[in-house]
Amino acid sequence: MRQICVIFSLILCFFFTNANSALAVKESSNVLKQPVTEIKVSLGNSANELKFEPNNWELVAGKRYLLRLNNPSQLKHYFTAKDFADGIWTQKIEAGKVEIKGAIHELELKPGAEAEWVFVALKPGKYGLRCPIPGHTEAGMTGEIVISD
Ligand SMILES: [Cu+2]
Repeated sequence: MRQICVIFSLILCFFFTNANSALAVKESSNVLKQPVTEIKVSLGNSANELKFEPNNWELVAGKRYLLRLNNPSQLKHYFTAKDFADGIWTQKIEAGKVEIKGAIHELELKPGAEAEWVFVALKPGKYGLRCPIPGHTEAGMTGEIVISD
């Protein structure tokens, strides 16, 4: 019985956490209709250097963004920023002819791939970004994303 209670509270907790961020998005004056600020980020480059370009950028909580990711290199790369993904509200991700809705934590971009990530920045903080392919993080394929108040 106690276990059931714990599980139930966890579910409730999860529900309210999500409901709160959705509510926050709704309340902040049609935040989903505001024009997007575009940010372009390359994963690697044509010289196959292992880095994000740019490797740090700043967002403002409550603002809506379009993050344009592309991979101009001959290697595949990941965009991995799990805490960042928890600090934003993802409206959609478009890649090819597919549009994905809901929470996303990690993207893999094959050589030549592009993806567009539309989201609202929510939770202020400093978030790490990296490509976890063996050797890439170590070679400096990391970055930092700041969400300010
Ligand atoms: Cu990589």
